[in-house]
Amino acid sequence: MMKHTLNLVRIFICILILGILQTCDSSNNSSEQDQGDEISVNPLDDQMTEILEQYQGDGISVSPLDDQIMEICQGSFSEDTSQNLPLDQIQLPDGFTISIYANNIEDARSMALSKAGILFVGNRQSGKVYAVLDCNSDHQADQVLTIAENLNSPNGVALYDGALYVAEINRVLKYTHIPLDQTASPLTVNDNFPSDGAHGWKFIRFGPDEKLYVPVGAPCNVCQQEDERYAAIHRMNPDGTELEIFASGVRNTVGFDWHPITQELWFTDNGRDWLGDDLPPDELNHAPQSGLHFGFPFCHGTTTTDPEFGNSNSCSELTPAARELGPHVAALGMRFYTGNMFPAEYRNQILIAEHGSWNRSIPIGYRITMVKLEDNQPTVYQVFAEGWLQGSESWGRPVDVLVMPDGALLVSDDKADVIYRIAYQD
Ligand SMILES: [Ca+2]
Ligand SMILES: [Ca+2]
Repeated sequence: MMKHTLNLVRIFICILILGILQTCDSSNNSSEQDQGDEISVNPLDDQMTEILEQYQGDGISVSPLDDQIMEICQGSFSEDTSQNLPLDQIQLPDGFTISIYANNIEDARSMALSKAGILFVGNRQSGKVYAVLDCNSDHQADQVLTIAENLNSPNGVALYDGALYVAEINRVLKYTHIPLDQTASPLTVNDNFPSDGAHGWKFIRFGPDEKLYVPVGAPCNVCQQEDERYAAIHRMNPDGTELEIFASGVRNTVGFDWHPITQELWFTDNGRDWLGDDLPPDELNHAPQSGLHFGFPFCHGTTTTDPEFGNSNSCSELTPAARELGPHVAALGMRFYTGNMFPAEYRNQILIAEHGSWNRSIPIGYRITMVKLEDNQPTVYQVFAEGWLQGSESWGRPVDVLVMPDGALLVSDDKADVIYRIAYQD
């Protein structure tokens, strides 16, 4: 009797609230899904209203937003974070915990979060862009949608004025209406970028000047190119006009952020290979203004003159790294910690995802590090999270970091194909 009544209530609510959907499945299969929910289905209407208000509050235009989000979030709350990863091996400072935010995200790379909490994830090797939804705001993703595919290493994702920007190797695309179902066609914002695969995948972000920053890596391990588009950070207007070089001498940056107070650009750069296990260092750089040359290919780190391209003046005449990082650690994503969840000492400090070395006899990296600033100068460089590397084997590789509105830190991993959430509770 009880079960019968519940089913009647469920069917009634389904018809009432979800009638606009193409299907309204009250089959046994649906009931089985509901039994696995962590979501309270009572009152379902309130919950759906909250979900709609949440996503409609976004500047992102998804058409028709309400139908899509409602259908997607109503479909299931799988909470499937059962991926068998040894998270207990990850060492964090006292009070921090790590969990799976989203799994089964093949080759998870750069991340961008919309105002309403839709997490967009770029992809280097599988040609896809994902949208990750946490429908019930419990800090675990419920849906991972492939919103674009067959793109050319769409590593970079950025959001601006209600649109999603995606960087392929040779061009930047703009989705004015974000295609949660892969039906929309993007505009090409600018395709004046080289098509080299080597260091061609891009990290992109909008700066406080409302310009889109787009790096172009060196198409080699170490080389000098006449084409000045290479080994540089470019920027342009949101419509693709006024493309210009902001910084040069940058081998391959795959992560940058602007200081929350000074609004100045800081970026990581990956050092060259084949100078031995301990040279050169990877770099954290500081670009307080445009027009600076950061050394590549002449000088690496702060004082390492390139044996082939450098001369005795290379390191004194060019802008040195603000902080040398570990050699070959592959420093990728970086963000200033701007949240309120972590202890005060983390506020406005730099967290860096180190993807891990390949060009080193003893691997290093595969961790999250922190660089502290004092008076706008880097001081301490220390490990924040490690354990993805066990001996000489790694089971995960951090790619990008992102501070969530609640202050937790998301970390993407393109080896374990997941996104982690690092939280703090004192
Ligand atoms: Ca959830
Ligand atoms: Ca440099």
